[in-house]
Amino acid sequence: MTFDVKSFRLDGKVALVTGASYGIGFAIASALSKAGATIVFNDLKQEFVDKGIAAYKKEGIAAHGYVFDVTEEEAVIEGVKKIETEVGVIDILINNAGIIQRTPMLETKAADFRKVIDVDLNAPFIVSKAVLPSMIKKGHGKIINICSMMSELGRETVSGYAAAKGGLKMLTKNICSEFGEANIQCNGIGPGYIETPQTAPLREKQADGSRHPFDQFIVSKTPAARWGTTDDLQGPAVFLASDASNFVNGHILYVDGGILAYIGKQP
Ligand code: NAP
Ligand code: GCO
Repeated sequence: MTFDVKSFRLDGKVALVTGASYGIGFAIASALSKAGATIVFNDLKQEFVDKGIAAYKKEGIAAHGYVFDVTEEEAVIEGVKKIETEVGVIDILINNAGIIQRTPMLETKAADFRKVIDVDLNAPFIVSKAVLPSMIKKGHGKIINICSMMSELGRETVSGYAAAKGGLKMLTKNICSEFGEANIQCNGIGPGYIETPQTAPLREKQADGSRHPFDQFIVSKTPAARWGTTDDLQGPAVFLASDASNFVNGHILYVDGGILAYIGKQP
């Protein structure tokens, strides 16, 4: 069969991107829309969903917004049922919703550790479980888990986040293993350090106007010598959501400017 560039298109597909009122989820959803997908997203509050719908509209995207907490299994099941009735069966799931807490481990409360695990690891399990039955019935599906550098590396103050994202890498491989035969591909995207609200504290200008030490550190650790932007994630997401990647399964695609390959610039 000769290669057809249309294999990168998503026409006729319904994509659910969790936590996508802004940030990485919004950028990925916008790209999937430009490739032809119908966009569905959720957030915790109607106010954020409304803001998200307006932001998508500004991009010329008629997105469908739903309010549910990805950690609440009953709410997720209800939300997916509503989406399937009102929009259509979900062909593409992007498990994007996530939180982080940056505190030294000895100062991290067990409840806070559990909260990060709940949103960043338990929720992708819950949402995947809710969408898989219809994907199996339909005979195809794509699940993309938004992993992290912390799926491979640790760093001080992010014990819950690293544990969750490491687990999310293995959940990705497990969904691949269990559902590959149903023509469902489950892969991960591991963004490097991306300019979003989540990393804003790491890029804050210092009182003397100098760059945040962590900002300088990350730029020295990145061969591309810059922070990533959400645009950098759009092409990889369309690829993994499309038929062009039907034989790519259980893979974590790192979109990190080369951080994982690089020892870091000599000070
Ligand atoms: P962000 O700006 O903090 O956005 C996170 C989104 O998730 C928000 O819309 C948030 O909604 C939503 N969310 C959080 N908890 C939720 C819940 N329980 N139910 C539903 N929605 C929920 O984060 P981001 O930087 O765009 O990151 C998105 C994903 O990429 C996360 O999984 C993050 O771990 C991962 N990631 C980020 C980077 C980076 O450098 N930024 C790098 C690697 C991986 P609210 O606004 O209502 O809280
Ligand atoms: C941090 C950052 C990172 C990024 C991302 C890197 O505090 O180290 O927030 O964790 O969010 O996960 O891939």
